[in-house]
Amino acid sequence: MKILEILHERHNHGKKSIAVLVDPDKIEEPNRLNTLLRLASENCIDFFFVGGSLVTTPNLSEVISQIKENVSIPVVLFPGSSLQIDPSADAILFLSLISGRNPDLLIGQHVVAAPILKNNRLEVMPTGYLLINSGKTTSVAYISNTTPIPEDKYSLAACTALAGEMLGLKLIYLDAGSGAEREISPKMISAVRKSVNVPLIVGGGINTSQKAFAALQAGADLIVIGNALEKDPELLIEISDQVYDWNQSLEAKK
Ligand code: 1GP
Repeated sequence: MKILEILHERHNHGKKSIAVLVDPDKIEEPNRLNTLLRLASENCIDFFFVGGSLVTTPNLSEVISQIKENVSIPVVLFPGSSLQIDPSADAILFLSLISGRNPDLLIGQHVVAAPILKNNRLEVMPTGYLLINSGKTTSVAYISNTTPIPEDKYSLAACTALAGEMLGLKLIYLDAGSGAEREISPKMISAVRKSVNVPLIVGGGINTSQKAFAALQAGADLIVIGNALEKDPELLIEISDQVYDWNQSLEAKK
């Protein structure tokens, strides 16, 4: 089954998912990734996202193969640019940065990437990517040269997501940016949730299980955790238990 189908099916049943974000630039020593891989194999982790706004180290393939050698969890590319395409992953978030007005990230990079993607086996997942302001300037806002949507402009975000859905995008990703000071508020998540029917990915600054739960409750289908695990990998246990409990409670209601 394709990952997009899995996400749509889970969304239809109210089931939640969790992805661990691995930024190849932040893997200074293989042991750090090994700890995450051990925790991922012992807990219910649905996906690995791999990528970053700016990858300066040539270890993308190595990181993917290290994941694949140790766990059977799908690897999804979360690319900062068309340079971050690696056919050894399972899928790619084909991101259009619809909260911004930078043509290169709305369609330019995609033109470069399309013929490459046509000739490999990566599942292409068309995704409307929305940056939401989170306090300080994040790497992704700086590198993308776009202005994030103000965090209290709920209808701006909701209409942007709706336009993305109408354009045929299959997922919406609300991102406060990696290591964001403030995570995306439940009010913002629920405003976007009400405006679209496609699965909603939420990430950026989720560094406690309370924040993760609030995002799920507000309507996130898939939460992405990266930065916080660099400081405290064990947090993964707490958050994945929450996702597991949420899904189990749905089973119990059947
Ligand atoms: C960033 O949404 C991801 O693009 C995850 O953010 O690293 O802050 O968890 P964190």
